[in-house]
Amino acid sequence: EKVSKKDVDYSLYLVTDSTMLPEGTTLSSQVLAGLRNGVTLVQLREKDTDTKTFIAEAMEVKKLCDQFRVPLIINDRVDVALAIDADGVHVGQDDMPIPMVRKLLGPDKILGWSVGKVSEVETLAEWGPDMIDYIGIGMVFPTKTKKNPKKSPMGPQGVCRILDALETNGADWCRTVAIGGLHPDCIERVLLQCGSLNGKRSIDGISLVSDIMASPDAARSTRILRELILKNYYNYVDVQLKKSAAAINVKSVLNQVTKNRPLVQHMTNKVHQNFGANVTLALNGSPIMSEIQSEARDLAQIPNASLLVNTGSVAPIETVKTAIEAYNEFKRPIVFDPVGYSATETRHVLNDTLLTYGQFSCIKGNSSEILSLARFSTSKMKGVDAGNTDVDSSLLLSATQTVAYKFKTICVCTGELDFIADGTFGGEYALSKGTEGYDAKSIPYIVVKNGSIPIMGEITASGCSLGSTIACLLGGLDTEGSAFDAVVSAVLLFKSAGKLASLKCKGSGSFHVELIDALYQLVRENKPETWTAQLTKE
Ligand code: 3NM
Ligand code: MG
Repeated sequence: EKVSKKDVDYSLYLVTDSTMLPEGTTLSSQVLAGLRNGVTLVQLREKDTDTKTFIAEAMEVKKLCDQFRVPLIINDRVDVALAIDADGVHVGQDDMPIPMVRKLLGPDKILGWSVGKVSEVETLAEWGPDMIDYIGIGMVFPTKTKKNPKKSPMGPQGVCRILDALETNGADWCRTVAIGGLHPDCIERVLLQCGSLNGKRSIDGISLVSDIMASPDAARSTRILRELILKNYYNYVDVQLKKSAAAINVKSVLNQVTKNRPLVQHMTNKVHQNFGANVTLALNGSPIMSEIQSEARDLAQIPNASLLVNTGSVAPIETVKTAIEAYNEFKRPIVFDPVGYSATETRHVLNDTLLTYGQFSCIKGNSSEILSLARFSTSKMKGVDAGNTDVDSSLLLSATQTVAYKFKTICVCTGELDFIADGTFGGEYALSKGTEGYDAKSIPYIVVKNGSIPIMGEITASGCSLGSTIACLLGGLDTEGSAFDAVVSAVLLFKSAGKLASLKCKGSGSFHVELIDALYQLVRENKPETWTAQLTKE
């Protein structure tokens, strides 16, 4: 007997394509390998096949699916779906209008729709629960499978916008899968990141073509995908992620850094390079300002390496991408500093693109940058320096938590008060269920109070060097060390050193020098209880 459409398991949804079959395999053999190893739903999608052959294939694939009680969906061809009594149809934006498809199919068949825009979700919500059963959200990443895509990659954050639209439009019946360029190297972070802001839903599954259809060992490929989906945990750094802001041990963080002497790779702007290198040395770290694509993987494999990506000026984008992927692969920390995030459209797009390339341990920005990343503010920044000093602190806290939550990262928003929120959820994810009770507003945070240090704004690269400090302390952790402790410690240390230097300097020139001296001294004394910057729960 048939699976009721309410009970469909969307978790691993295979879409076929006979044009990419490796030698020695057939459409049926690949589908069968998928079914045997954990595919939960199949769509027959054959763009260049005549009707007669398509029907023959559909009947054959249906036989296989029936053996596993896995529903079969037909792409585009409502007539074929009805003719062979398939379980449903999937259509795109340029295919037969949805109300017509539903009318032909009747109420019990599964109807899926390709969705990439919020306006499409609004339409779907207006139709109500009897029309669409699920949507394929995409494309997430670039794909070679779709020959002439009319859309561009939306990244996990684009998927989140669609999930948010489903929530705000009350379309709670609609199930979701993500599609486009999904492979084992990115699936965990897609599963971790793709959830609605209210914490109520995450995607119901992963949909893909080439990772199984083009695989010379489709059985093994499917098993790998299945394991990642069931794992529910993405340890993207080999240090500890935690879900609470309790008991920050600064002393221990600094001891680990001094022992481990982290290699801090900087991909940063020209203005920051020399100062960032000297700051890193003062912290007992070892700076390398490499922007060479071919050595990024080698550097990422060095014990205690970490990467700072500062987008004030950017190395060739492929170089940065390679580095981000390598540090994720070898589970080393990455700090992302979106300099001037919304100062210009170019920077906005560039930063958004870089943010789709990996999972970041920490995103650090000034208030304008964090407000923009949280999509709280549309006002353009003046230049790339910190602005918005008059912004209400509850708004800044909320933006910090929102960015942390969206990117499942530790977010630092700098200013007179520094806000630090931990949205890592310990690396845990679950299909469908969202973050179970937690929304952006309820994730743990800490506020650092040190009073303003106006002279910080009179030298170049002070904010960028906080990025160096965070990357150095994260990189210096033992595997038992806590990422959140490292980030908070970096902010406390850097702000305290700034205060100390500001009291000793004669002007902005000597402030530069005094700041490095102060960092050098505070690290070697390691007495955080005497520092000016302290935690406060505002
Ligand atoms: N639909 P692969 S992307 C069939 O964005 C399809 O709606 C997409 O193939 C959409 O897993 C896509 O090989 C192709 O990248 C996905
Ligand atoms: Mg179509």
